[in-house]
Amino acid sequence: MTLRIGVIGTGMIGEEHSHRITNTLTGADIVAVSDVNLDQARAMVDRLGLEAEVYETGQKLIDADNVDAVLVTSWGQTHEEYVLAAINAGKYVFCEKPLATTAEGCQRIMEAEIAAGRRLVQVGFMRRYDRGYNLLKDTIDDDRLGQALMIHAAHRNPSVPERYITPMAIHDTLIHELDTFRWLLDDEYASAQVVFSKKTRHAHSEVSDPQLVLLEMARGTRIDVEVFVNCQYGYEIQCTVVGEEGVAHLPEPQSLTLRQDGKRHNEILMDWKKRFNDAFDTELQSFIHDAQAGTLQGPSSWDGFAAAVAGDACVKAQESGQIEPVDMPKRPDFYR
Ligand code: NAD
Ligand code: ISE
Repeated sequence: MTLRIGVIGTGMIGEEHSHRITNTLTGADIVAVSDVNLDQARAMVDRLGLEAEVYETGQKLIDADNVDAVLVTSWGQTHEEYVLAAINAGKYVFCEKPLATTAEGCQRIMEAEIAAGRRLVQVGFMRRYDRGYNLLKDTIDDDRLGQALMIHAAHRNPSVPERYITPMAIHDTLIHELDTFRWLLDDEYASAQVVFSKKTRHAHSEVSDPQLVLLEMARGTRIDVEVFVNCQYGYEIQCTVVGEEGVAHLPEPQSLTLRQDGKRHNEILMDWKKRFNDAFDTELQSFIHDAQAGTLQGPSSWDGFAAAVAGDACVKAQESGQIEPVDMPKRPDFYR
């Protein structure tokens, strides 16, 4: 049976996901959309040629009888409200990262899901579906590097909008790494520290950029991540795992090498869309399939919560300049 999806938030990723559900993936239709900017919602429906109703509020969309599942792609601070409403309506919900901007918000979502008695939520941590990250994970899991001692990583964006402020480097940007490392290493965080470098002249007044985040895992692996969201030159995600018997690098995206005009050059991507296109396809296809089968398997509310607990410690570390402990509660049996 076709899964009838309602999309809340018709901005960049809302449109990307709606396009892939309509044109690339199988088993689902977009039947409803909503955005605080109604004109933008209507424009997306027209551009994609959707037969979808435009709702004035996300709540009305969630309540609609013909909506089986909800895709939340609005701004991060609005996710909690919509995910809770979808759970209360007993509907599957795919929520883009972050699940909520604080661990407390994620905790409320877990409590509602546990009370509902079945998994209804999948979080958009798409790196778990990326081929390169899966190669890294297989290498670690097969013990080909020995123990993972260190990870060096970088998350660079060309630029960010005016509304992006210093803590967003953690809960909007680093949140991907915070999920990825615990998944890669099958471990939890023990502590976090944030160090600010000299500020780039390309960052606006409300964001300190770049930042270096230093993480310690419970089993002792040390991680450094450069978060640089106004790097100007391109979008790059790097990850190198240093083990006892070898070093593994996340593969670079394939690109043509062009020799021309006395130069040899390769294209660098400018945003996340192409970089993770295949991973987005796979994660959403899995969500559609699993929702139809009635058993969600992808990143859970617990994963959203665990990343947020580490994220809260990082934000505290931004403010204190100290090494902050990460106090990870015990995983509820529901999420085992
Ligand atoms: P965007 O600004 O392009 O779009 C967000 C849309 O949400 C806008 O159209 C805005 O009007 C709408 N909106 C805001 N508040 C709303 C509300 N209360 N109710 C309904 N609609 C509301 O942003 P974006 O880049 O598409 O990001 C959206 C979300 O997706 C963010 O949480 C972001 O972190 C996440 N995201 C994830 C990835 C990824 O790689 N997984 C990539 C980009 C964005
Ligand atoms: C964006 O919101 C994303 O989630 C991308 O995956 C991320 O790499 C980028 O830094 C964010 O702005």
